[in-house]
Amino acid sequence: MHFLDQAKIFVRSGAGGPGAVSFRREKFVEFGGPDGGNGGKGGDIIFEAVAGLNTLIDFRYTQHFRAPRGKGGAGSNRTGAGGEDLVIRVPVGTQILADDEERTLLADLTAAGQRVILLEGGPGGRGNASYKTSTNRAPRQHQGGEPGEEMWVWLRLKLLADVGLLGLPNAGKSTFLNAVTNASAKVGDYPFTTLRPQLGVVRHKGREFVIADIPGLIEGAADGAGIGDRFLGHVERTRLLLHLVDGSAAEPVETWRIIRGELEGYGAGLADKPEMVALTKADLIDDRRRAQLAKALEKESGNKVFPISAPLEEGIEPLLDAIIEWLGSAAKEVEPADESNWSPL
Ligand SMILES: Nc1nc2c(ncn2[C@@H]2O[C@H](COP(=O)(O)OP(=O)(O)OP(=O)(O)O)[C@@H](O)[C@H]2O)c(=O)[nH]1
Ligand SMILES: [Mg+2]
Repeated sequence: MHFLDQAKIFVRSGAGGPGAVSFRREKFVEFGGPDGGNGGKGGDIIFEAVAGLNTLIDFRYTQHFRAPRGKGGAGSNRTGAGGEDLVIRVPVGTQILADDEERTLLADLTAAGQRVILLEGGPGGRGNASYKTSTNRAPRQHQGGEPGEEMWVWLRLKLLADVGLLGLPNAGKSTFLNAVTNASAKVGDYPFTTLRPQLGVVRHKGREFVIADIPGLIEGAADGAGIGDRFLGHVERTRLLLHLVDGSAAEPVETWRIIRGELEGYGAGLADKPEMVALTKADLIDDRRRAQLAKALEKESGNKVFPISAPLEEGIEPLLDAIIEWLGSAAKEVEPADESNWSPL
């Protein structure tokens, strides 16, 4: 089983370059002074959060990251070149944890562009020029560069989204994501079409928020059934859960209960997170059944239920209205495209 949302990697910053021992040699100067330059600093290990990445899958293939060492100093007081910093790009929402018992949090990258220097490169060694004093004019003293630092760390991804989609496989989560966002998630008439989380941005009535679509859950997911519940970590940090219940299923209310049971089983306060419920595939059932199911689900969940049909774009508007109202200022205001003074002339 692959844990795409967690990876263990080895990082090492570069060692400093050695200082040089050198003496000036010029044609008519008999005793040139010392001119050995300092070594260059080793490269740092830097993590940077970038937008557009949703998984840590790449870290399954590349697990070792070493920044280059600094170059040695040289004569004529030339300092060695610094080793280039190694920038490791990770998805926004990645946490860096120590490989200790408590998994101590070392860094939490929550915004695109955020950078942390995890390990500094070793300083370069001093060249012999730097040891020159009035009493020692021809020092041969110099230093090797300091070694870099190294460690194993865990990367753990918890996507940052405002709303997390939940539901059984085939409930219509990805179809909904595609209907309301810029995302183009894979949709399929079979369970587990979605194998990794996907984010999409909703723009509605001058407001913006982010939705996370995660793989479907099945009964026993908290104990590893299906593809388990590890992707639930991605909705841990959302403000709101949008629970999608397939209205065309035989027992929609029962499927709602199954997912709720898995949330309880997972823990981490997920079961206490605010929830909205949407009854999907409303186009496949008649008005009577729709009304009856909505009522039963409202009673069971204690929440208002929104019947929707993503392909027909029915029921979407009131649902998005309710979400932005619920999110309040968390749904950022966006500049509306200015069409007011558009003119064909
Ligand atoms: N008629 C109808 N079909 C829908 C609707 N929403 C989704 N579907 C269909 O239901 C099937 C499953 O949709 P997906 O969006 O892939 O479901 P999912 O919840 O993302 O499924 P997993 O990724 O497997 O968990 C696809 O064949 C969709 O075309 C809907 O509102 N009406
Ligand atoms: Mg899907």
